[in-house]
Amino acid sequence: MGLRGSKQPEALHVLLLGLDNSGKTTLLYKLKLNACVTTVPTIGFNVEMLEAKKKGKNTALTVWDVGGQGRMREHWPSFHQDAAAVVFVVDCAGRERLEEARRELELTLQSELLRGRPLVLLANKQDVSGALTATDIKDTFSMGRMCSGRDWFVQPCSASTGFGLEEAFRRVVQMVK
Ligand code: G3D
Ligand code: MG
Repeated sequence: MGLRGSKQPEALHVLLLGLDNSGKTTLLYKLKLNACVTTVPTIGFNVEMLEAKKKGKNTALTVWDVGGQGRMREHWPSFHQDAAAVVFVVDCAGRERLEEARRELELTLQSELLRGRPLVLLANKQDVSGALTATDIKDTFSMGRMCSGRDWFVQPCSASTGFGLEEAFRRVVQMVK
């Protein structure tokens, strides 16, 4: 739990959420190629923490795999309270779980501790032919309504190819500052 306690002023805590299989682990691995990253597995939760150094500044990322972790929701507040922004990953090639993803996001955004926090939604797996587009997701999720009172942005990406990832995290930093 070192990162949460470290309180470095330059550290930016980002919650990376999304259903299982949406591409979170792939995305992190891809980001490793562009930044110096050390992972710190946390016992007892399906959580990973890592610290990325970019342009000499530390960016702390808290990664939480929430898929099938319904009972873990009671522990969310302790992770939410430090989050400067939320990145939510959606598998755009998996239409059958889209409604489940939408519900998960809706629940997340209802957290009082995340009130007003910016959201970047990653419309992932754009490399798969027939994948839903960022616009499809925006419409299906009614993003304007779901995200009223906070900044939000839907970024098309592929965790496999890396397309859109840097843009997404640049957007996160912009939104927070
Ligand atoms: P998770 O950590 O959110 O649970 P993972 O998801 O990163 O483990 O990814 C789940 C599966 O989706 C993996 O496939 C991974 O390779 C695939 N995946 C993730 N991102 C992309 C993407 O952008 N494009 C494509 N085509 N596939 C992606 P496997 O087969 O290893 O289970
Ligand atoms: Mg994973």
